[in-house]
Parts: sequence; C-alpha cells; structure tokens
Amino acid sequence: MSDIPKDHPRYASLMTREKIVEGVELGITSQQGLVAQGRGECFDYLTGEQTTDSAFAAEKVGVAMLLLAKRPILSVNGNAAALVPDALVKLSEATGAPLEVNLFHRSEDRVNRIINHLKAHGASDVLGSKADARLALQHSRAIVDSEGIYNADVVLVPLEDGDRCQALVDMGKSVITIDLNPLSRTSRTADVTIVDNVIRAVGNMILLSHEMKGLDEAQLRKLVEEYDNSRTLSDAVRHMIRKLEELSDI
Ligand code: PTJ
Repeated sequence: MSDIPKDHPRYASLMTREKIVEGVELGITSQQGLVAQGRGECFDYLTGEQTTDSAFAAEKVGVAMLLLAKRPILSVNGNAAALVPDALVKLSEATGAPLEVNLFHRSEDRVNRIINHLKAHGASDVLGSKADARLALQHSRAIVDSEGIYNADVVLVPLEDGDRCQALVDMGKSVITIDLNPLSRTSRTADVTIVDNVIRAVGNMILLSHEMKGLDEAQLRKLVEEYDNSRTLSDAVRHMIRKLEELSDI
C-alpha cells in the first residue's frame, strides 16, 4: 500500500482506492472493478462524500426488508469484498442474511479467493461455490447457489450490473442495491436504491440492524410500505444538482 499521510485532505478517498488496488493484487477484485470504483468516486464527489438524508432513509428500509425476509441473502462481488469484508460479515450476522459470492467476471479461482477472504474476516460460511442453479442471464452472473440467491426472497446487491437486478426482480424477489449512480439501470430497477458509498452504507446498515431489531413486524412493514424508491432517486439527483450549483459559484 502507498504511504498516504493521515492529514491528506483526500485521505479517506485515497485509502479506498488503495483497498481496491490491493483487492486486484490479491486476485479478489477484477481489473474492471478499478474502472467501476472510478465511476463511483465521481458520483460520490457529487454527493459531498456523505450519507444524505434520503440515502439514510433507504438504508433503514433496506434493513427492514432484510429483517422481515424469510430467506435474505447478501450478494458479494470483487469490489465489495475488497472494500467492506468485515462490515459485510457483521451485517450478515446482524440480519441473519447469509453471504453469497456472485461475480460478473467469474472464475472459480476468484470465487474461492473471495470466499477465503471473507472467512479470514470472520465469516463462518459463505455460499457461491456450489453453482447448482441458473438465473435467466447470458453471462456468468447467472451462476448461483440454489440454497442462496436462487431461492432468496430478498437480495442485497452492492455495486451491481443492471441485467442481474432485472432478472432477480423478474423472479419476484425484492432487490436492495447500493449504487452511487442514481441514473444506472440497477438503480432504476431495484425496489430500494441506496445512493451512498458501500463503505458508509454497510456501516450504517449494521448500526440500524441492531437498533431496529427491537421493532415489531408491523413497524418494519410500515417502513417498507410507505417507501417510494422513485422519490429516493429524484432526491439523489436533486442533491447532486444543488452540489454542482454550489460548486459553480466560484
Ligand atoms: O467482481 P465482479 O466480477 O462481479 O465485477 C464487479 C463490477 C463492479 C466490476 C461489475 O459489477 C461492474 O462492472 O459494475 P458496473 O456496471 O461498473 O456498476 C458498478 C456501479 O457501482 C456503478 O454505478 C458505480 O457508480 C457504482 N459504484 C462504484 N463504486 C462504488 C459504487 N457504489 C457504491 N459504492 C462504491 N464504492
């Protein structure tokens, strides 16, 4: 890792970059993951690199859905595994949702490396290597475990590509995504779109899971029923427009 001084004004962002580069070096993140991270950084700049009120509200609804689910699952790709391995394990424990590795640029080697990486960060069991079921997709993200994503009722898909999100929705599953780009196909297809950096989002969701465990089923259901994802998306776009207007007042 590069030696980045803690007082560097862009310390947090540069450290995130280091984690993704390290993920590539460890063989858990794809090279394409570097490009995806760059795109995310650009949108994060426009959010002000903070969790907005509407993203926090979406995180709360996402947690409510995971707590209400009968067969929840947390899908993990190479970027999420590099950026938030500990936090994903903690979110899995807090919500009772198992982890499943599911990759766009799939190789057995990378699946196994990510499973081992998550285990080294405290996971007891990680799905994704059985590969005994298929989603209706033409690429490798179709390959899933029957006891995991295939039979899940609620799926959390951080940093996603739009095709799989659509396929999961078409199967009648509820999909929660974390995507800094509110304009992406995934953002527009998911039931709940968290427009936040996966690092902040998963951290907030762990705390919320512990807080919300005290709520009864009716209270959790009310949160989900009152939620409007199109409002979340327009709030995110408006927030970015306001940010750009502020920045244009030089
Ligand atoms: O590990 P694999 O093989 O499954 O591949 C993973 C990537 C991310 C490479 C693959 O899913 C992909 O190509 O994704 P896309 O289509 O580039 O979409 C990723 C989305 O995540 C984009 O909309 C980015 O803006 C967004 N994004 C990138 N970094 C972050 C992010 N959202 C939240 N937090 C981030 N740190």
